Amino acid sequence: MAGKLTFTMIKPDAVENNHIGAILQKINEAGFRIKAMKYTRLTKETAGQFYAIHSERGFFNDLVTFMSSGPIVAAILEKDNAVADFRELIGATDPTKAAPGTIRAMFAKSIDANAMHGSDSDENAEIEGNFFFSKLEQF
Ligand code: IDP
Ligand code: MG
Repeated sequence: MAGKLTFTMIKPDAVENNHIGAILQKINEAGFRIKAMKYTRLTKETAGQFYAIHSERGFFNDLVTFMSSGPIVAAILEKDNAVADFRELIGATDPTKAAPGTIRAMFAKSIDANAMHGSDSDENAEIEGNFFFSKLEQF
């Protein structure tokens, strides 16, 4: 059964371009509630740990460098069918292929600096949420 929680990050490009407010508004308007939220920054080491699943991909070093290049907003979000509905809200990885009105279509500049992360499964949503937040920070 699909779960109620997903994990997201507003990536360094979207933070740098002052899109935090507009993106949070879209998230709320799409019916997600914020269960935990943090303005923080990854180091190369913690970005590498977070994206370890991609360590064999050719873009891994660029991804780690980009994700540690500036602050991010990490959050746990709640909604029925959260993972799939949030992936639909953010759109395709490559913003040139993202559907109109999706967050990546509106705010992303390229396939690497693509504004937003969204978990791809209930299992990864739990792992990724716990990477950033203790249980005491999840309301
Ligand atoms: P997703 O974020 O849509 O789930 P993934 O395939 O899980 O996409 O890739 C993780 C992140 O790695 C992407 O969001 C993007 O920032 C980066 N990435 C993915 N594919 C490429 C690529 O071909 N070139 C550069 N960066 C990429
Ligand atoms: Mg992914």
